Amino acid sequence: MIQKKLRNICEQFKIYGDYVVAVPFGSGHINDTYQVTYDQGGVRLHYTLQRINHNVFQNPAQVMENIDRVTRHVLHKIRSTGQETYKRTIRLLESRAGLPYVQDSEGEYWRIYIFIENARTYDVLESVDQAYQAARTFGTFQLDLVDLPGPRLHETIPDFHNTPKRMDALERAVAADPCGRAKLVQREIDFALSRRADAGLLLQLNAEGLIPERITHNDTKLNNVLIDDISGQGICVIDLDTVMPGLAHYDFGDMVRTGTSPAAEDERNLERVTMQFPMFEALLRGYMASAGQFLTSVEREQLPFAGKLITLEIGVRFLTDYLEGDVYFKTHREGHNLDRCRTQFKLVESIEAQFDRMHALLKTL
Ligand code: ADP
Ligand code: GN1
Ligand code: MG
Repeated sequence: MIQKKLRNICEQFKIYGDYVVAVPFGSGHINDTYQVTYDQGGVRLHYTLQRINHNVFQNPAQVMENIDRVTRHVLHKIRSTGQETYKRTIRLLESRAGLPYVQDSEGEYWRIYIFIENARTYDVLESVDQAYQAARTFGTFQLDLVDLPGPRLHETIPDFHNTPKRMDALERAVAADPCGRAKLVQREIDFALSRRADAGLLLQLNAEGLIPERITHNDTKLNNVLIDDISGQGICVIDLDTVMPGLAHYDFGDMVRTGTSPAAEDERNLERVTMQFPMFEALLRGYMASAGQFLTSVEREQLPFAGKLITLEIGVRFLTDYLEGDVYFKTHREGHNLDRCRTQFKLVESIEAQFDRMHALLKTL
């Protein structure tokens, strides 16, 4: 049944050959992703088919307009520098109606990308070189977009990285407590709210004109960058639903959150969760290798803080979702969001303990 439906969706795109099969793919928390196989004259080719989460993205057509503009611009940049284009950016297929998506009979939005072969994402990085490569690739993505022409991109999720508003949402969830869970997590609630003073710092610097708005990815989880299987190089940024105006720190911060701990985001043994300084150093060097071309000195100074802030923010979001009954992030077991929240807060503590050292490193670069 589902195969029939997936096949029907695929056939509304301009793909040659015969549909073979679609299998679920990846470990993202938001969209439904499938790897689709086509037979084109005896050759098997792969595509990435995704259903956009309509609950999370209220205006999928705007999401697709952003992605279409951004990927075309990056492609143009790569071509103009004479580089090989395959693998350096994800590329959307057009529907038979000439749009970058199709809408099914239930109103759900679907899109298809060319599948990038011989490359993969890592939920937990395996080496400092991977950290360097991933960070350089995300920095290159920001660099490629500094001169995107045309109107401001759509804010696909308004206030996505507005940490004070994320704190407000947590307080509302605690007050409403629809599942009676608040009493189980008083320690986590106190941990989050005791750091409220930190929440608005970057937004304040932005409001004072000290750090600029840029075009950022906003979901630079390390499993949103493809690493080449053979060369080990970072090649291409994926998962562009949240590409929109933001601060450079949102991207660097999420790299620190997801790239420095040897433990998974949902690890239960919190003793395993720690910010490994060499991984932080590799992320900082990799990011500066590309983003260093445009970052101002005030932006640079706030990079260590960004790691702490975004880790705190995502922890607050997991805690809020736990209190609200697990309605936003996909969960796969009881207490999954709470486990995720706890790793984030443990990592915040580890970052706080190494803050002086992080700043000392920054000064040497
Ligand atoms: P989610 O929003 O659910 O995280 P992603 O866009 O990150 O979805 O895709 C999920 C997984 O699918 C990725 O981690 C990656 O492994 C794989 N993937 C997505 N797009 C491509 C692509 N164009 N080529 C190869 N793999 C891809
Ligand atoms: C979600 O889609 P995915 O799994 O890459 C979320 C991010 C969170 C992340 C936490 C649109 O990212 O903001 O940081 O989970 N994406 C959205 O793992 O909310
Ligand atoms: Mg993803």
